[in-house]
Amino acid sequence: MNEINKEEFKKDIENYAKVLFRKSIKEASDQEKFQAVSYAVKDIVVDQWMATHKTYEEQDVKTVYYLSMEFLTGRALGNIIINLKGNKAIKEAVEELGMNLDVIEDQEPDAALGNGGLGRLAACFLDSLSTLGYPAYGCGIRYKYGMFKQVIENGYQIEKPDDWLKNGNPFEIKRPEYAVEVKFGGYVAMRKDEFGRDKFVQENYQSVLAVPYDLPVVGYNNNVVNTLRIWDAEAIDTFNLDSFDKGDYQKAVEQQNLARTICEVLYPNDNHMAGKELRLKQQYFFVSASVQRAVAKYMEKHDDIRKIYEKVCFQLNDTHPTVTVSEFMRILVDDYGLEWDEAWSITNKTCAYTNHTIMSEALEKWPLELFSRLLPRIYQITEEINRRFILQIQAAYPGDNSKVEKMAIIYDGQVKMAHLAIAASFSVNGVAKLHTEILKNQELKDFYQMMPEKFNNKTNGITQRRFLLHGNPLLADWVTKKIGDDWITNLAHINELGIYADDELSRKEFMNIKYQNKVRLAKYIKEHNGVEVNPRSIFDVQVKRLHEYKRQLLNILHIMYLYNELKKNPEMDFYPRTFIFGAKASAGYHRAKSIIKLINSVGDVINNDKDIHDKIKVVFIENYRVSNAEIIFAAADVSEQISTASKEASGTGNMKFMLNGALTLGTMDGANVEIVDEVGKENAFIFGLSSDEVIAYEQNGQYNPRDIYNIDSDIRAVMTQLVDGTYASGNLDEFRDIYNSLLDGNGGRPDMYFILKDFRSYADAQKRVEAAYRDEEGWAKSALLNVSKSGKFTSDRTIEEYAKEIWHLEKVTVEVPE
Ligand code: 26W
Repeated sequence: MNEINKEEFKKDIENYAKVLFRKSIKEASDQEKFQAVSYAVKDIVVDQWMATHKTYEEQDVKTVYYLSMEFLTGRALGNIIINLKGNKAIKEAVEELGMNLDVIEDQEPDAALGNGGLGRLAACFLDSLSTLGYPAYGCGIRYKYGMFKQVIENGYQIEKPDDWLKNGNPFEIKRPEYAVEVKFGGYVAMRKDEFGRDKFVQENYQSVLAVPYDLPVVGYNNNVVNTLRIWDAEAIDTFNLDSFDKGDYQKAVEQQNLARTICEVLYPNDNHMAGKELRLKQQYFFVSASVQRAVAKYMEKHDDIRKIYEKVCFQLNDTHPTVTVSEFMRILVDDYGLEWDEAWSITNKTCAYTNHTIMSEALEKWPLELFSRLLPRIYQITEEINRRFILQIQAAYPGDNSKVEKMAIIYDGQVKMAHLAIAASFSVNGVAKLHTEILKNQELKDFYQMMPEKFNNKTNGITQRRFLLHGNPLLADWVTKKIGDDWITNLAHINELGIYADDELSRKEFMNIKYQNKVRLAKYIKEHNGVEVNPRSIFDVQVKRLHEYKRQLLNILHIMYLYNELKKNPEMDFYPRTFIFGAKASAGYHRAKSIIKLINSVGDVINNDKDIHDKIKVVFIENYRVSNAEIIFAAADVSEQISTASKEASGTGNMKFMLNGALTLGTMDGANVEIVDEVGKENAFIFGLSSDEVIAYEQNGQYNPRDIYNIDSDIRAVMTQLVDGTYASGNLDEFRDIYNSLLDGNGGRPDMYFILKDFRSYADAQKRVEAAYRDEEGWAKSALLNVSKSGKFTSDRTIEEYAKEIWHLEKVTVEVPE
């Protein structure tokens, strides 16, 4: 990689301040400084970006198109600087110009084009693809407003729009030359093509122009820059209307409205299908644009569309982009005139699907009426796929109609997107071992029995470059001092840290770094929450989306219980604890919002109770997002991964905590199982029902939380406090719904997520945490071992597996001309 020339770089920054803002650096605001520095960094990136694409073209590489409604990339500048290995030169340049790089980085808004796990996974995957030198495009939507900003007012979550583009995005490049048209509505007619053959055409439709914006995805120290291509919608010029429609004022206005709404906002639902028409429009919009462009790009250099699967793979990030299947079929059949069977076989060799959840409310099913009205030609094609798939099912299971009922793509007036994705893909993967087993043996059992060869596991991973190198510079430097810097691109090497777990001095150094990171977080909390927390206390952290299955409620009920114990016995031996939460609730998810209110209310009471001498603090960090996550992971002692077993497909926060030396307090769920495999049960705190036990209770209906309520007076006390005003200042009904959900059900089964059932076992595990923490040496050893055993959980490992076993990509090396 070419060295960064500091003096040139400084000139570049000054020049950007001048041309962008007609200011000197001294006159520029912090935001303007950020822009100027970013443009200067982009200058370096663009050379590598161009060189990468030149190499791709020359070598005619196979490319994966990672299709995803979400890319939760967070801030770009700091990450790009790190991956350019430009940290030293750029930091010096910035400082010599009288600026501070941390302050500059803090000016950048997070690109929050995602909800949580699935979106952040996509971002980690892109980082790994570039770092490993695999040709890839991320394909998504350029939402004008990303994930809402969470403000806590009076303990309640308020959503504010995330206007992340208001100052412009210095890293994006608009590519109008690649714009394509995407059509909605109208009807399908049979017409003759120029050779007199029958051809299906969509008529009287509304269309928008999909315009791509490219963002660079910089690999670590290797000159490789892939592209995250996000699509924006613009109105089609009126003169582009069908000649038939020319001068149709009504239609022109409607099309403008369509263009304005499609990319307006990210749906903030995580694991919940809302069934909104606009969401299906978003899906088809970005899928159609991405697939059209991928096909056109392929055909620029090749003449046989039949071989496209040799150069292109579409990876579907959950079912959200599943219309890819029918859109690709449409292009092959309608535009390229292929026979159905041939088109289907090509589609089957090109598409692969990842499942990220078994929560039934997250499964995407579209009403036929909506689907066929919005996408008439896509609907016809989907119907034909379904017709043929049913024949295939019937051939495999003659006379067994239950198989058709369970597996059909179109059934009961709905299009089932997961069924379409499975039928059309050559690969179906889960995201952790346990999750894949549950898919094979429970949720997708019938599909697995019919097509076992498609199913495989790809355990998730995270990028150590953002979550250790960038997020925890103290620990990163220490690790490098101990074992060299190979871990940055080969996390398996972090294993070499293991020997230092037995070295007293190393343990001290390590715990001192944890302490400094806790001081950094304490300062953040003081600034943002006005709460004083003790960095010598145990930092016990649960940060993730708010969902009942993730059981933030179990955590807070346990805190209420601990508080009761302390009140009963103020002299009891109690190691000071700081409980830290961060979570956004979907705007319409009322119970989740009440749980946020409960956490804040409990915090208000406990934090202000002089009697307990600051032994417990409860902090809710507002607006949890990628940028503050980096600070939080670095400071955690205890990682709360307490989902009801079987419900969390993988989890990826669990891995970020482990990499930063926190111990897992968790259930045997998702990737926790594999974390425990790596560190050993003695270096984690495992509790609760197993996934088999949960599934058995769900099937036999033998669990009644009242039984526990009746016999356990501590639990009863805590439950009563939900409705007796202890935490609700005057409003006895504030938490009534939570109370009812646990004891009566309120819509679902009582205590659907087995909170009371797992309470005692969780409280015991928490006791073990406390005892373990008192043993300083032992804790330091376990924490260090966690770091040293985190090698498996890099997204580099995950991407190597996808690349070798699913995508069949070759690595590329890129030289940048001097
Ligand atoms: C249609 C609404 C909707 C929106 C988002 C349904 C489902 C989703 C996502 C699949 C939810 C999600 O983010 N799932 C998470 O994916 C992570 C990455 O694989 C896993 O680590 C988490 O366990 C899983 O909950």
